[in-house]
Amino acid sequence: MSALYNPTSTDRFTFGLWTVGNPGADPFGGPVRPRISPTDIVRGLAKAGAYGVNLHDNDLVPFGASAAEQDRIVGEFLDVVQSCGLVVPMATTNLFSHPVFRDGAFTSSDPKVRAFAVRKAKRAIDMGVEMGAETIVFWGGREGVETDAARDCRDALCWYRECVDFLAAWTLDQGYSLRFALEAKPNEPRGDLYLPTTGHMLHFIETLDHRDMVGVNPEVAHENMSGLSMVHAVAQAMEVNKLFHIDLNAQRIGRYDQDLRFASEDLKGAFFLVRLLEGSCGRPGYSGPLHFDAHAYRTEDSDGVWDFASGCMRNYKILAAKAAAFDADQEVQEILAVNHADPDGVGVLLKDYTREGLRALEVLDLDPEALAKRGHQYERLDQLAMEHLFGVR
Ligand code: GCO
Ligand code: MN
Ligand code: MN
Repeated sequence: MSALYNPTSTDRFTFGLWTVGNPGADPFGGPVRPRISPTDIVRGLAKAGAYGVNLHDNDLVPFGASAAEQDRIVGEFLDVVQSCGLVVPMATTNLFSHPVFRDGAFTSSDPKVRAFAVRKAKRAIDMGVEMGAETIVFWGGREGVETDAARDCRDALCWYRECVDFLAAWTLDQGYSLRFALEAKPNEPRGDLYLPTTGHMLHFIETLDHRDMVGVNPEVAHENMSGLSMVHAVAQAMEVNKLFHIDLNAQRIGRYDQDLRFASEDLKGAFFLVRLLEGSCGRPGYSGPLHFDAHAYRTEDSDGVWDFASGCMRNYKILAAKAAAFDADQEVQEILAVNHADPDGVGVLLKDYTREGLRALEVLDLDPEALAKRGHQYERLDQLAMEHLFGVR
């Protein structure tokens, strides 16, 4: 395998303790490989060329541990993180594993469960800050229902908002400089999860008290589960400066959350996603950490886990190189230039409404029949993308 695509820490690749640490259990069978300890995961990630490691509170500190126990575990972990030259850019709270969250955390009908969830999230944020995290992800794994008889969805959304508002206000009160990234998922483990797509999240964020510090954490698998375009979800977030984090993996539409090695399915979707994240068509890219929320096939032993991790990172770098080559391709540029051409300066008339602009718009010579005749050469353009991907161009 070409060394050209070996990752280094400047590539900003991160993995969660729960991703490379996944022992291969599924709803039909238990673990198939030994759990790797958090400190061994850190050593393995450093060796593999990653930049950082992310975690849920309980990936590291067991649920219900005492403060002294937490301090000891976190201290030992941070020593290894630092000695390996890694960082912890993101931290998150497990608000889904314990049975107390069986009917939701922030959206539980029981205010005591909501209070417990907020208190747990607060402690996880403190722990994240201690580790140097800049982003706190919220994934509402249990925020949903199997039956809408449970509650009015509007109440759930209102409680969700209250909890995020509370935590944001507390974070600011602590003087922490953090950003929250909300992660949408349509279903699994609940029958229907509230705020099922990145688009839903983006709107919800606009209703929050401290909306400036809240953005999204889109995941390839989750948008695909809904049958939607991850590229468009990410682009919409980027366009309003709300892409605070990203969960990269691979998924086939219409299936359970597969969490596959990045780009191992829907190669073209992955290609256009990487192209977007790297910056294309004169637009800036994304500069935050590139997180892989995926895990190795259940068939793998411990060595296979590191093959999986390396594959995620290599695939991103290979696609970044392909995307750059595609954008630099003269034929690609020519097709795009023809389609975007504006020789009569018409585009500017639509930028802002003015009465003069309106008059100019009304007298424009616009012939729909002539405009409709034009082909766009997207067959050719897409085939160029394919040929770059196939490695024959
Ligand atoms: C899932 C989610 C999680 C979250 C993680 C971070 O489908 O299980 O993607 O992996 O990303 O809990 O908050
Ligand atoms: Mn995720
Ligand atoms: Mn997921």
